[in-house]
Amino acid sequence: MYIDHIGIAVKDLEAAIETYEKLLQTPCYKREVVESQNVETAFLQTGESKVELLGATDPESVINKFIEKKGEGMHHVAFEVDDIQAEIKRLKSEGFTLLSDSPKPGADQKQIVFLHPKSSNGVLVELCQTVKQ
Ligand code: CMX
Repeated sequence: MYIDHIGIAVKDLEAAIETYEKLLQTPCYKREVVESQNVETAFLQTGESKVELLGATDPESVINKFIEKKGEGMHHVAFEVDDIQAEIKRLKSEGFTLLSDSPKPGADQKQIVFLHPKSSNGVLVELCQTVKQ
């Protein structure tokens, strides 16, 4: 398991891309709308990890709700795993609260599942597994 990316909730995706391109001195290499999550994502590579900027595409998006409550900022940490089904089973048996029993399609060719932040010391944790093409 290793950190694949961190997700940052932003109000204005275009402005945030400019900011992070300046900060990391690297261009955004991919943008993708994830319909099922009501988000638009923008990725920047930094070393072996990525920064995922997250903008809401719908007023009901969890990103809007998060920003209304906490303001812009760190939204989640994503750990890449080899076998997401096995990790779901393992973490459930360890007492973690999974937000779904099965992985769903996420951005960047991944299957994803979340742990409730109350399970992991106030941090929303995403598990992701890259889907082999
Ligand atoms: N990080 C840390 N804490 C968070 C949080 C986050 N991202 N989002 C919500 N919380 C906190 C809330 O502040 C609340 O805390 P308190 O009880 O202390 O007030 C608690 O978690 C529960 O909040 P809630 O109001 O009951 O639930 P929400 O409706 O805010 O939903 C969550 C929270 C995590 C269940 C929801 O955001 C979710 O289902 N997330 C998974 C999907 C997702 O985040 N998708 C976007 C990213 C997609 C992608 O990367 O492709």
